[in-house]
Amino acid sequence: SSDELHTVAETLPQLVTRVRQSHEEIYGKPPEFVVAAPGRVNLIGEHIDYNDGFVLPMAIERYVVMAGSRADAKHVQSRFHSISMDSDAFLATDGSPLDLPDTPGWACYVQGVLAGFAATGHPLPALDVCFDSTVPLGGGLSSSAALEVATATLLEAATGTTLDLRQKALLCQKAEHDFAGVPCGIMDQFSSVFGNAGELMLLDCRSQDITAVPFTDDGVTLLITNSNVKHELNGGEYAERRSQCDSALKKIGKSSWRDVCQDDVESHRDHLTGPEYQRATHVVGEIDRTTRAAEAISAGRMDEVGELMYASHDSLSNDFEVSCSELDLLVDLARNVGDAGGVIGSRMTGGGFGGCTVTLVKTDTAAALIDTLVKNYESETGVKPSCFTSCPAPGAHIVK
Ligand code: GAF
Repeated sequence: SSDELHTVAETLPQLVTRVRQSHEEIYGKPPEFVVAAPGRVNLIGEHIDYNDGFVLPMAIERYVVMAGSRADAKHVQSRFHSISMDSDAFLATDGSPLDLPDTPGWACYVQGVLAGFAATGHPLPALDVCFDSTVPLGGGLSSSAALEVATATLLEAATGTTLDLRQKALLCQKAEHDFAGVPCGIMDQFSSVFGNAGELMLLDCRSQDITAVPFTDDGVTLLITNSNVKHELNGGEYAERRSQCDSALKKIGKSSWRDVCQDDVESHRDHLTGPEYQRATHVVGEIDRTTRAAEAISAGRMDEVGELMYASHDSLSNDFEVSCSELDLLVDLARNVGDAGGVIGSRMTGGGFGGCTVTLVKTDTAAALIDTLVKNYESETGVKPSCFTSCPAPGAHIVK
């Protein structure tokens, strides 16, 4: 049945209880503070957060939960323990580089946030921390931003500090740039910090202003389908896309993509490389599609939202070239079910090259759609996808 196909995760209270218990088992004392930070899904506006564009994400009901307490006074390092990966990172309280062997890959995100927090001038005590996550790892749902934002929230709790929310999101983005080497935009960290139940957020990535776009369950379900593939490319594709966008903008002679229209792209076509022309076409089109989608949702014009989602996917696949056959297949399967089967729209979400699609579907046909996606995707690829639905979730917070 589709109930079995639908991937069920622990609820936030269940995750909190388990992480609290682990803290007690590992450190022999209850945690003093527990925090949660969500992953995100982006409805539309892809690869334009670093191009002064608009994005329309929401935080999802999948979280990193961290439990911490002050370490014994003789300790000069903090210990972070990942429950599901059964690995530890011992980190200087100010995040200063530790060239220790066996430091797990996830430690760079924590370390980057420790360093950014220390730079704000708040001295940090050594901490005993453990954490776990229901955000699928490497699935394009911001598992790393959730880890960064959870760490920043834990440090706020541990020091009794409240950072300005923008400052907090930007500190986490900087951690990703400087410690993970990914020149990401602001969408993921802003989503995890600013999420609100019942709302998508239209984020203007130029001004960093947020406009709430109400999105409540009025017969429409947001379905996330994880292709469960992650193409191991050489890792430089994201940075390469960014620099192609930057060089295209320079050749077009504008300082912001917000001042560029498709006519400008066409009139500079001879000066652009093939990829620069394609990237520019995506950026200009996607900025327009995202503002139109936000308006259409607010006005309840869901058919238009669906058309914009398909157009976004096609542009990411053909012009921005960040999709892959598995994501294209999931979108095509949803598109084939179409209106008649209650599907409103579907597209890849996040950075691409694997990961997830986001689909809007009429609630009463969601189970049938899941069934179709799982069966056909598995028979064509040999891989089982995972499907789950989410309402917009609240952003990072201290758990009482
Ligand atoms: C990744 C990045 F981290 C975001 O900033 C954004 O660029 C996204 O890819 C693509 O829209 O998640």
